[in-house]
Amino acid sequence: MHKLTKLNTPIFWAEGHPGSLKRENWQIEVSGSCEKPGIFTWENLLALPQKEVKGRLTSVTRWSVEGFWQGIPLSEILQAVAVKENCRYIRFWSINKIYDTSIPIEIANKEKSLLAYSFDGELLTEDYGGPIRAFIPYLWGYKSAKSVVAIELMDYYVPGFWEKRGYTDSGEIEAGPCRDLNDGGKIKYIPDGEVLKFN
Ligand SMILES: Nc1nc2c(c(=O)[nH]1)N[C@H]1C(S)=C(S)[C@@H](COP(=O)(O)O)O[C@H]1N2
Ligand SMILES: [Mo]
Repeated sequence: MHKLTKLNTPIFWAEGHPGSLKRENWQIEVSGSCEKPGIFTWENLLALPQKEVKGRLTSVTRWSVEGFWQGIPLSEILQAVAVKENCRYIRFWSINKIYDTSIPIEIANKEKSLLAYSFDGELLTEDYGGPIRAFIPYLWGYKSAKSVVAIELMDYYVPGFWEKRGYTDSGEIEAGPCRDLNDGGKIKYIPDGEVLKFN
């Protein structure tokens, strides 16, 4: 059983579960506001610098799960494609291109923003956005698009799947009660902003 399943992490696929996905021939197309758009194959992705960060995925439905997420810093992708100066948002597209969401480039460039493929040393399964997903611990979980197939570098903002349905465009984490999945789902209190620890 996956570590995330053991922690009772909910599995969200608003557009429908994609079924089984192949890691080896996975690729991510990067397009838009950059000098070197192109396709990153799985090998291309693994040739970039990798990183492991401790962080929380925190849902607007008020649960949070912490662990070590491993992947490629989004800043490395932005650097590899030579992002243009007028680029302001990075837009993720999930498998089947029904689910999308965008984050400001400043947040993509933060140290813990990753394209992540593992949690606590276990590769992410399709349930949790494998082979590779966005991990953006600074914002509500709906910004962490799962099973990413494309990244669009945008000069302007467009609301994504959940943003069009009423979730905030900024995705800023708001204070309030939250279930800590690492502590049996106990309800604790979180302040505004990235959830670093519970009170
Ligand atoms: N493609 C896709 N990505 C998605 C979602 C989704 O429904 N589809 N849900 C988002 C929401 S609201 C949250 S909180 C997290 C949950 O991640 P998990 O399903 O791995 O627990 O994924 C985000 N990424
Ligand atoms: Mo969520």
